[in-house]
Formats: sequence, C-alpha cells, structure tokens
Amino acid sequence: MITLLTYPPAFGQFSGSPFCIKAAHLLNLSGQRWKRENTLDPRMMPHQKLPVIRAEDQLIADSDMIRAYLESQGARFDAGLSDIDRATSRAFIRMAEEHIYFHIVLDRWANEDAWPEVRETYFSSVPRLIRGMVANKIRKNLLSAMRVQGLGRFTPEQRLARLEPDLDAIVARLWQNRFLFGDTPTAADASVGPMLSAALSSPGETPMSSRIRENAVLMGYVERVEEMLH
Ligand SMILES: N[C@@H](CCC(=O)N[C@@H](CS)C(=O)NCC(=O)O)C(=O)O
Repeated sequence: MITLLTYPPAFGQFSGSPFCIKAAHLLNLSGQRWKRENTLDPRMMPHQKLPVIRAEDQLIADSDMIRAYLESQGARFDAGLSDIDRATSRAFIRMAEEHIYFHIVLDRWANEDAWPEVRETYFSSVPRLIRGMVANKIRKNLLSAMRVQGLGRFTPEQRLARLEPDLDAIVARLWQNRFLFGDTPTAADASVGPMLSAALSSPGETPMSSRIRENAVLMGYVERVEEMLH
C-alpha cells in the first residue's frame, strides 16, 4: 500500500499544505490503496519538502512526480480531455501552484494577525522554550525568499489586483461545469481546489479569502472538491 507522508491536519483542512491535499486527491482519483503518515519535519525527505509518497520501498517527492508515478501505474487523471483542454489544464495547475500558492504563503507568514496561530500550528513539535526563536528565524528566511520571488514586495491591494484575473479565469471555467473540465474531477481540480481551500482556511480574513468567500461559484466549487476527500 502507498503511504502519503504529509503535514498533519491544520486550519480545518486535511493538511496545512495545499500540495499535500493535492497528493491526497491524486491518490484517491488513482484508485490506489493508500494511508497517511503525518510529520511536521520534512528535513529527512528527498527535497526537504512534503508531500512525499512511499511506494514500493522508494520515496517519491513532489506532487508532480507523485502524479507521474501514479500515471506510470495506470492512473488517467485527464481521461477524455482533448489536447487543447490538457494544455489549458497544465496552465491552470501552474497558475494555482506557482502564483496563487504564494499569496497563501504571504497570507499566513507575513500577516501579523495570522502569525501567532500559524506559528503555533506549524511549530507545535518544537519545544515551547525555543519555539519563538526557531519560528522567527524560519519566518525571516521565508519572507526574504518571498521578496526574491517578487510578491513579497506588493502591497495587499496590489496583491489582490494581481490575483483577481486568476480567480476570474477559474470562475469562467466553472459557469458551465461542476469541475474545471466537466462533470468529473481531473488533475487540475486536484491542484486548484486545494489552493482555494487553503486560501479560505488561513487564519483571519484576508483580501483573498474575502474575495473568494463572496463568490458563490467559487464557494460551491471548493465545497465539491473538499467533499472528494470525505
Ligand atoms: N513543488 C512541490 C511543492 C511542495 C511544497 O512547497 N511544500 C511545502 C509545504 S506547502 C514544504 O514542504 N515546505 C517546507 C520547506 O520549504 O521547508 C510539490 O508540488 O510537491
């Protein structure tokens, strides 16, 4: 049986990491039998990140590589999609994982109101005496990485303006469909759904979470994708 090494449940979600939630969706959609193993410490993992799966005695890091492994075992996440839809799906996945994701990172790590809850959730395994120091050091490194990435230099208003066309693109695909590419979930839903859920579940209200919450199409979609894990 496959083991999903994942960050534990957090903020009411399957995991604090949308990539771990994505991996859980892919595993479910693949039809493979799997179980979860929680850890808060990815340092021994191949990329020092999660998710990772353990399958046939190998560790497979990175949700895209997990997808490729599952496909090598027969999974067809995008069965029935045209080549054009597959191309669009790829772009939606990249938009969610390489853009929307970084807004979630900033909403959690750069937001002073959210930080105490984020710190206590992510660093609960660090002894209380040194927790603040360890967490602050990692936070400082992460926020400078976000300045290098670029979004860390944006004001909250500029961030929302950058994000809105992405959300509009998702809504446009959902007017006619229950999922991004029709009535059944595909690989794109495994990426986009968890990013929206993670955005909504971050502690405190943020411009991004309010913008998603006020859109009935997005909220209905988030609910449908979340139900797939129950
Ligand atoms: N490209 C990776 C991204 C995974 C990722 O960014 N995981 C984050 C949590 S959301 C992580 O483990 N970060 C730990 C760290 O950077 O130290 C994937 O698709 O799996």
